[in-house]
Amino acid sequence: MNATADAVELTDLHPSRDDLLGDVLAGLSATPKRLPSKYFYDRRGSELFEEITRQPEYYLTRVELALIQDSGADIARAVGPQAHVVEYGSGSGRKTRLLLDALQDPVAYTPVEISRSALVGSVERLDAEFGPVQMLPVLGDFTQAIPLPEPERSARRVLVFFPGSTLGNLTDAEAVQLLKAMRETMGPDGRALIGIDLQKSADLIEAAYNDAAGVTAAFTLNLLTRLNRELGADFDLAAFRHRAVYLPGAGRIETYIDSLREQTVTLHGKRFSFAAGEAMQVEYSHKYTDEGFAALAARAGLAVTEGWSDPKDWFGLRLLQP
Ligand code: AVJ
Repeated sequence: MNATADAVELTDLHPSRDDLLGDVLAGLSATPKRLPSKYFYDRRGSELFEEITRQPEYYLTRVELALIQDSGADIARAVGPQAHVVEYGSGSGRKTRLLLDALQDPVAYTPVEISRSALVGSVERLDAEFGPVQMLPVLGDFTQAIPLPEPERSARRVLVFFPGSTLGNLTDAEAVQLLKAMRETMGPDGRALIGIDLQKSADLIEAAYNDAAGVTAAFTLNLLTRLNRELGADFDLAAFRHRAVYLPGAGRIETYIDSLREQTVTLHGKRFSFAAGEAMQVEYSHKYTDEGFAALAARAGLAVTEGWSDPKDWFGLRLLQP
């Protein structure tokens, strides 16, 4: 299915309202209740995420941007010329710009993004800036296998770019599945450049996911606003609260939406009861060790061949190949 967004052809694999409804009904019926974090990213959610990246406590984006900038020449050497860059969850395109700038003669760019507004906006800006790079966007959920659009100029290799430690939102089993799909997408001579948040003190991590300005709380609760609007649910926004806790043993921060009182929510003609204090799990964000990440990649048949980290070892970029 193709729709035209200005001059750029867009492959539309956007999840339907039925996917959202099915996933939400299943999650609310589970014990404990949970909602998938990929549904955070509607228009408002993507805006709020961009605002999170500008909060002083949210070190991830700042550190990774500096890392891409500082390691650009090394990355370009390791990747080689004329790559087709495929980015999972492109967001605003700030990191992409740095990568495309660093690479030698990239042939094409395929962002795979679940938010239509974020996808169209970033592609329009990048298209204007990187004339020779063909824009081949895909609107969709990158956890599914992606049919790769064929560039007009043939590429020497596919580079999958997956920054932001977004891999960390998946369970280990899901991450291995995604890395396997990535290996298929990139082919035997492909490479993947993956951003991973590294394990560090719980205080630093918890501050990043509980910012003082309350932007992360607004981001989390926007999911309920979305369900009210798109599925006709009746969540009372004042009766739920955001909470994020780091579990050092599991190496992940978990975000919950807590019910502040006993209450009932109606969605699609079904009633869901919440106890006072009941926690609904909405996001995992894994923090890795080098050994843990290499082991995860190995389960998907991928080897870590090079890596770059900031001087404090807060965040890492890792280059993978089959
Ligand atoms: C978009 C996956 C990079 O897990 O850090 C930020 C999302 N959630 N604050 C992350 C998020 C709460 C973010 N990623």
